[in-house]
Amino acid sequence: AQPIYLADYQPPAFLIEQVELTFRLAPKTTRVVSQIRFAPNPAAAPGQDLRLDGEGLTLIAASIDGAHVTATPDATGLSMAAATLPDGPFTWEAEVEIAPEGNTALEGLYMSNGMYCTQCEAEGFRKITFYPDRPDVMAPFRVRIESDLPVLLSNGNPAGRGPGWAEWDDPHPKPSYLFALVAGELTARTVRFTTMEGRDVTLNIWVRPGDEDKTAYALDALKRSMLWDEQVYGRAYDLDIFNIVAVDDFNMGAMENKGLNIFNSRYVLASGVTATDSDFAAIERIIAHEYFHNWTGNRITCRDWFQLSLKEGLTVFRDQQFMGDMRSHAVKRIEDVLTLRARQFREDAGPLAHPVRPESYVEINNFYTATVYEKGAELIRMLRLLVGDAQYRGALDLYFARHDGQACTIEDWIAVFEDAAGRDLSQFKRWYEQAGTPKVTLLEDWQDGKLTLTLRQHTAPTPGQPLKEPLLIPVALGLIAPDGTELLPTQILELDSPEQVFRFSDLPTKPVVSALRGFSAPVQLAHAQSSAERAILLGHDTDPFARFEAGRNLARDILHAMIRDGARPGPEYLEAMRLALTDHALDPAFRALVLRLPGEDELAQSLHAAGHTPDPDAIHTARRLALRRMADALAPDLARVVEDMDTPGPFSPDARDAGRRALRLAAAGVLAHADGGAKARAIFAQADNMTEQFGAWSALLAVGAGAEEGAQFHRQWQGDRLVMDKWFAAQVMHAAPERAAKIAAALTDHAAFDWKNPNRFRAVIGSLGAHPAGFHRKDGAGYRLVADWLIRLDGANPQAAARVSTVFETWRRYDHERQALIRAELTRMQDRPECSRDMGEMVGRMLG
Ligand code: B3K
Ligand code: ZN
Repeated sequence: AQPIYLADYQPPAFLIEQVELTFRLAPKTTRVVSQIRFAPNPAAAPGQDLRLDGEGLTLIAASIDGAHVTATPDATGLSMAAATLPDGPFTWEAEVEIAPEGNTALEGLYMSNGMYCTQCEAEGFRKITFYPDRPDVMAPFRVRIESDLPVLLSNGNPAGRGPGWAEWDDPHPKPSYLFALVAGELTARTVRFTTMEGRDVTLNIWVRPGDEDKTAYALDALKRSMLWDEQVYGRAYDLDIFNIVAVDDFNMGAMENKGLNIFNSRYVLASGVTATDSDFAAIERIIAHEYFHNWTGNRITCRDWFQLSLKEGLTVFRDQQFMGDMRSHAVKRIEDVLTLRARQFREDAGPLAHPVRPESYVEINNFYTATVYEKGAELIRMLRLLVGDAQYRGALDLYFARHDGQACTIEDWIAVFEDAAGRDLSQFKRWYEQAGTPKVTLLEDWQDGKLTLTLRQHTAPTPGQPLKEPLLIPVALGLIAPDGTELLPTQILELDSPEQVFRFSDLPTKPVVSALRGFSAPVQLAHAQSSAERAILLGHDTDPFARFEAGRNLARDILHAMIRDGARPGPEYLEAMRLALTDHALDPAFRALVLRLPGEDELAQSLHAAGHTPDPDAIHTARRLALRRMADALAPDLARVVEDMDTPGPFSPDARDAGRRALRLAAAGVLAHADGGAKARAIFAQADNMTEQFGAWSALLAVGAGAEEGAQFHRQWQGDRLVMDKWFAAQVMHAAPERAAKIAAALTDHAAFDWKNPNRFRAVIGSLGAHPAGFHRKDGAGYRLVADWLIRLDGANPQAAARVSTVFETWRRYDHERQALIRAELTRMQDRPECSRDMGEMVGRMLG
């Protein structure tokens, strides 16, 4: 397959004034009739052919302005020669046949549990009908659905309903990727919302009968999102109805189709007994994210798919702000940085590294990545820091005023910031173009009451980008006295050269430098500090992220020493953890985060960055040993925290109770390494909510116990698909390294292992890939099992398979033997004539 380049962008030859679609639904033979009013694009070269995308469509008939035409589709669509087209606007009409029932790729129109649904982003609409399937062609849609199913939904406002049919009208011009249709036996929970503009909106969440009692949280999150976008961004909803549908078989989290969001059911359905606190938080975030897309994505969309971060980075940033406002900014920031490092830094350090705005792709679905999403959000966070909060809001107002109804580029986005802040941001723009995580080195020099800080930046080469230019990096920095008083509140140092010096004088005492407060830039900071300095920051910094980071650095240094020279965690570290654990002035959620050791993959990543070849077994062993030492040293404190952090009264998923449960489970989890899981077992036995039931069982599995609890969990929840995903995942995730592949293999033989369901596939195969010591077993059993299943899934659902293939992206970190084993598996995955474009691109890039 040929790559597509940003540099080759051409405006569409034709624009569309109106789209009318009729669907006659049938599982094997759905008919789609399209009537599309085209007009030549004044901004394009005149006299071009009409090219329509189309894949897997059986063309029944076509006409132009009512006159029958013969069109011969090829593998990717059809063309009508310019000479055969009328001079001005014309109406193209076509009838095609498709088979939603056999569509296992879950893209286009497909079926899930007897219901019809669609997924069109990025290029799925071409599997529904012939169309210029690109985001810069925006049009109003009118849709008629014919089916005997009771619920028939599409985008926009309802426009008529009769026996066996329904019509929908979407007045807002939209690109085809936002088209959606749902038909099925569904039932809704409904509330009403009045917008700040006085529009009365019906909000529906549609689920399968029986799931109604699991919709309250999502519905409430939706209302809060709508209100928040009005209050914080001045943006109101623009239709009379907003529908959300929960679907069991779905490739991603959810989809922001105009007025008809379609969700993976795991991000809608929740009750206290079936969903964990993390599930509730994920639901709140994703509901908000998809809703926020209505303005950042739908009203203003992307000119082409290279601009994907224009909508995704911005919408992630907005959902992060929202979650901070709903819960805790400090805790949310720490969690976001942990995710960024675990996923985006990992991506940036390997063969799949690419800029936030890529320059080429083979399959765009492979670029819905942590770089486009999470790093994209970090760039917006930095922009806000650089221009200030008021100018940020001004820039966003300008963005909405200037570009509403348009398909835009990163250049348009940068320009509103330049105009609102009166500042040249051309150097900042490199962040969008340059891949890789910059390394910032901070050197301190203290003399005669003067502190001199030297900051250096360097970005290592990434695939296709051997040379890097210096970036504009905002480094938030403060100074703390050894007794904890703040000597200098946060300042933003702008690092824009390879090396810069900053001086601070008139200091009463040698300060402790608190650098990169709030994680002000997505960089890797190298800043040599003593354990004593880190302990001061952990205990006293005014910036909660910097406090957390100080504890994390302490833990990481100790784990590195344990892994490399068999050292033991010293008393300073254990004392620092005891203080954090028992400090009642701190938010329990924050304490839970401090208590959590860096994960095995994070350690492999940091060892690799420090020039070592990570040994997954040694990392696993050292981490367990550190947990054991913590458990022995802190046992009474841990036990007290478990008792103190109960949450009496009825279950509430709010941040306060969730934080208490997180700390309680974190403490019981560490303690299990000393008490054999006694406390965890007690929590399991008494649990009246899934967070504690599942958390306690996981803690037991992690110390090699929990067999009985697992059987009980299975008996209790075998009828609940979403809870059963947890049952599958936990057994793999917490397996002893030498058993993980065997357990995963056995689970693939389980009657309930429905591998075509993406959630279930990820629960088993994805979890093995996320268990470093189990996946990277020396004999290659983990690699083999994952590759076998990816090959099988690739035949049914290439997009899902390609996504899971990223479990191999870190392969060059490891020793030669492991590299050879992985290379053989990647080659086996690639050397098949039937290997999909999705998988072929991923494996090709990984092999490099
Ligand atoms: N925009 C969708 C993702 C579509 C992925 C296509 N492979 C969900 C989101 O980011 O909100
Ligand atoms: Zn999104």
